[in-house]
Amino acid sequence: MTRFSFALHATDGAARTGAITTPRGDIRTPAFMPVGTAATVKAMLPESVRATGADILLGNTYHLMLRPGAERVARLGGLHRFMNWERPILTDSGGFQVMSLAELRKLTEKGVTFRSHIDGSKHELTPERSMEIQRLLGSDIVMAFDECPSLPAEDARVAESMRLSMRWAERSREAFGDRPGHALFGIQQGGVTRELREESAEALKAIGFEGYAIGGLAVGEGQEAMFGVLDYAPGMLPVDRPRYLMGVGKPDDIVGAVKRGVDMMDCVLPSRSGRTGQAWTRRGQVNLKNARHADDPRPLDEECGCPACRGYSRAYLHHVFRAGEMISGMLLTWHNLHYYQDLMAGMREAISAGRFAEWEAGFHALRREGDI
Ligand code: PRF
Ligand code: ZN
Repeated sequence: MTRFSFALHATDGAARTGAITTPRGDIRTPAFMPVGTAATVKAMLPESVRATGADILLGNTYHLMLRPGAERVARLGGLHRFMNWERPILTDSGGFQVMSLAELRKLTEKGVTFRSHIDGSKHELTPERSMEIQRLLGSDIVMAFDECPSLPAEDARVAESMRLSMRWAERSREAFGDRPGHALFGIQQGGVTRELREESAEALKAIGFEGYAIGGLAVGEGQEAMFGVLDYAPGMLPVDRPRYLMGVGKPDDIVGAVKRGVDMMDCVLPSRSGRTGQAWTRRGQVNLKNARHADDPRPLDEECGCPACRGYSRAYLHHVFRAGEMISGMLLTWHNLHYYQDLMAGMREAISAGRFAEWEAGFHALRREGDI
């Protein structure tokens, strides 16, 4: 049986390219993972998501435990079968989503109790229950159960939260057990404080994980502070394991993270903004709501090979958005995911060729500030 493994193929400065091998297929790194929170990448068929170049999707413990329920998904054959995506799935562990979405949250050493944002029903998540839910879903890459304060926050508060997450990481490892072909990733916390990031990395390495995430960033600190942490945080993690930056980000955040040694990322941005009329292109952001597109026969991006750019004009994309037609979200999500995957492929190629710096200069040179 194929085991879970990670191989580095090339490095260029701190940037790395390689591949994660799993029984459900390989993941080329640096990898961008589209978000499929509720067992769907909104507005996309799974085969279309694959056609954009995605090797892996992200799913959410929090949403799926509330609806339709982890035990139900397990009875129906697991998440891959349920949503018709046979390739790898990474699931987030729930704590972060409880803190941002749920109501009446109560945090203790044991875990967190909360009320559902959907129907107000009462639930509990602990490291043990999170591992059980992610096993029931059939997740290939399981995330340790953690907690993260939004920034700015007092150092003492960040330290206390990080240490709780490290105790939960140990309980997650214990509860996960030995599951060949499946991986458990630890999550580094510690805010923007180097000593806390170091303490967290040491705690995680002592426990031992198949991969290591950098959590607690993109939570209000801004890009400069995030890059400041990414200048040292990846280097604190084992060189031979994948490094995953959680919940990041805009294209320039992603490029800056890869440059600093990150291998995996996820973000709702390309899919969510597709549904609000926002497109991301190599020249910058395009807001298709804008009236100046109403008579524009040009495609969204001349050089893009996606269905939205091959078959339709900006005028059409503007029209269907204004008319509230469903195809608007479908086409723009497709384009945005295609653009993000092209970006990753471009970086993988540049790192392999030892030309990341030139590639990055080209990336920034083409972009314009504001709506284009
Ligand atoms: N922890 C978990 N999920 C996350 C984060 C985290 O810190 C973030 C922070 N950007 C996004 N998603 N478990
Ligand atoms: Zn396109």
